[in-house]
Amino acid sequence: MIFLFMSIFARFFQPGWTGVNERTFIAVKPDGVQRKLVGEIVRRFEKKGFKLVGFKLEQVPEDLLREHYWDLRNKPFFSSLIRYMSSGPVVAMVWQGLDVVKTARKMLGETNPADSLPGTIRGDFCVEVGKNVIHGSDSVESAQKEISLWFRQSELHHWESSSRNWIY
Ligand code: D4T
Repeated sequence: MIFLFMSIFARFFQPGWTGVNERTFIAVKPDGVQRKLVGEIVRRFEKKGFKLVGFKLEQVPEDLLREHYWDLRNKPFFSSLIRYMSSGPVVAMVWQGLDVVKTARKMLGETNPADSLPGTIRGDFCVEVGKNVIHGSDSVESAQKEISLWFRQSELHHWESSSRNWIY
């Protein structure tokens, strides 16, 4: 009964998105999908100990991309960025766990792959800033905005990981 109440509560009232409930938005960009890096990227997040709560492959409409990259609208690379992001399907994901926003950014590496250390995703798998394979939210606030932009509430799954007590 209490479990039923908790799952109804969790469905209608979003968890605090803090501590172990923190969430981030990760997208494997069109080059990452074409280069068959999805499995490797998912593997890294799973092995780290984060929980997958949302996952979809999508040809992203340009208006969503423009909204996603709104802060960069005056940058000279804005139109090529939108063209690149709509050049093929993207894998959009939501990952959950303690400090996942900050940790994911470290796992991704720097925006420019040349500045990214080996061992990071960009450090290992790409060379050019304009084809840098993956996106990750840069703050908890951006993560919340991006998740609600890319995912409907019904696409985010509430499930208990059996390895939770071995991670926390
Ligand atoms: P994203 O948002 O894709 O994870 O990238 P970052 O958060 O690491 O970096 P960003 O917002 O500054 O850049 C967004 C996106 O634009 C591309 N880009 C960036 C580019 O094509 N040329 C450039 O000079 C810069 C700075 C790469 C990532």
